[in-house]
Amino acid sequence: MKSLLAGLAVLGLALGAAGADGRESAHAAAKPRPNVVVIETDDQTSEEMRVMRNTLNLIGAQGTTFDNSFVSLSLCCPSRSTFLTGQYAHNHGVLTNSPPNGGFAKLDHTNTLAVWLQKAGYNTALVGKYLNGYGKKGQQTLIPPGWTEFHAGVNLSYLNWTLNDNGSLVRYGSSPGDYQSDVLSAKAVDVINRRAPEAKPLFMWVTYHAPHSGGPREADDPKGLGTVNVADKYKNHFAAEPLPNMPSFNEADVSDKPVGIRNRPVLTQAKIAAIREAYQQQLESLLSVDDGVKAIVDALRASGELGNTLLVFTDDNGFFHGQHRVPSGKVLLYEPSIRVPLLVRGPGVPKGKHLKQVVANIDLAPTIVAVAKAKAGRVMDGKSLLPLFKHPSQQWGRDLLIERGPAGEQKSGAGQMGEIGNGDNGNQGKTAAPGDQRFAAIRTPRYLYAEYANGEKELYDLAKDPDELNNLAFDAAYATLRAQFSARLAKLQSCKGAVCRVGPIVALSVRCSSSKLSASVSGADSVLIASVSFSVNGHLRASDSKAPFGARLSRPKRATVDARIALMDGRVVIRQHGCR
Ligand SMILES: [Ca+2]
Ligand SMILES: [Ca+2]
Ligand SMILES: [Ca+2]
Repeated sequence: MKSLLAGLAVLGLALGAAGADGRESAHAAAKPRPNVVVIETDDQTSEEMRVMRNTLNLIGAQGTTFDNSFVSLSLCCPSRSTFLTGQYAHNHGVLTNSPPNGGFAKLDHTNTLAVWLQKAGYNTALVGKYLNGYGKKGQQTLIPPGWTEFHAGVNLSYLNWTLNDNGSLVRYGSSPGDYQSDVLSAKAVDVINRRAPEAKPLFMWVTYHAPHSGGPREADDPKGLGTVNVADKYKNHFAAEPLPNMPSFNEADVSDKPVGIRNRPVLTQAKIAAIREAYQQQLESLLSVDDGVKAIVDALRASGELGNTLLVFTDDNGFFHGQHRVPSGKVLLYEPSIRVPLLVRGPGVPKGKHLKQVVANIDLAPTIVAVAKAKAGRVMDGKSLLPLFKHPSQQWGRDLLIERGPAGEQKSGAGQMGEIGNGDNGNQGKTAAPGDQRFAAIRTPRYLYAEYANGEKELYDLAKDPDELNNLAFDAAYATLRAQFSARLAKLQSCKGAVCRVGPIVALSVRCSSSKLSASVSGADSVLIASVSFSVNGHLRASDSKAPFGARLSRPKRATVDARIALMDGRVVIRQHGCR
């Protein structure tokens, strides 16, 4: 974990007066790979980021925020497995939180991001929650492959909990100093302090359990709804906070929605009060995480490593607080459930930038593998985010898959973090019908299109209807678009690797004559094009919103033509061609 300056100093001493050539190669050799620290929360919404002042200031303002970041399967264990593999759930096989279709035991732990980074010369450390089902009796000191250090909760009550502290079980009690989030922050700081002097870079995954529901119960906990436990110092800090004012809250007309929503009762005043208390407690618990983020950044700075650390803040899935009549939980495909914060700072990451590209948890492992110059042992489905830091106007045109496995257990068994109350089935209520749970969906920058196992469909135009109130699945005007989405979804549902990243098939051709150039866009998917704008050497020169899409332009001596191709489904791609 040697910083650039420290590395140069050590090499400078070792090489002495090696001369200009020697110094140059010493410089190249000394440029170390950055540390990677990923801080992840559990069941946090993007909306809740607003109370995390340290995280916004120390990571967001100092780095890049992805305004459209999603998880492909909105549930703890599948999402964490995606982080560890760069794969969609249908490829890593962890479809839910417990056996037979999911849980800790379902993942091949010999082939994860931790293993790849350790092989590439990193120290690797886990601090916090691992995968659901980890820490079963008899296996509580188990350390999965790939981890140099492993500090994982075997149960994660916020007080009176037990940590597998690198092979020994440590029990925490009920005094304020035992509060889980604070203990995890101190562990992460300790890892940084101990590993900083080492030559190896560090990969650390700090996974807070907050703001996920968990005990012990508090005096103001509502009946019949899971809540997080709040640190004493932050209890009732947000006692006056209203629920976010969203049009989808307690949705008035759900008659156009699938049966799992359609049969839900209107939320009662008592239920709304309970949801509000649960929401306030989530915000309060995030203040402890936010303190931890500051402590981690401070430790990195004190060790001289901050400038050489890729620091990521994200979350394993979103959460419902009454939207679409869902009082709590996740798993479903609506925005509050699939949208997660993603903030990144570090070497080469632009400061204070917001990017709008659609990115997802499948992209994190590819990014970290690229940063670490490691070799992935799996075919990854996502894409490294690094090119977006260098070229923020780059557009991929990729469809994102939102999926859900077969309905699993009613609740997780013993072991790390039972999902009681808001897990896989927790938000289904008593209205679930056969086949209404498994779905696959496409999320483009503009639309969400979903097909359920029972044949029901949903389509939302998020540009006109960001709150997903008006299901267009029955609207004849959208029949062509639905057919397009259905065909693409069929491919995406079983995609692997590069196939998952395929964008629209459109190409730019440019004919260059001495003073003019003639540009045109064509290809199998050109029927989907809404408009094309043509730029020459970075200056917008023409736009065309009618097929065939083309432009005749005057040509400077050296011309680079960019075609920004906007598709009717909201995807955008950029194709480039040069005249020399
Ligand atoms: Ca979660
Ligand atoms: Ca509580
Ligand atoms: Ca309260």
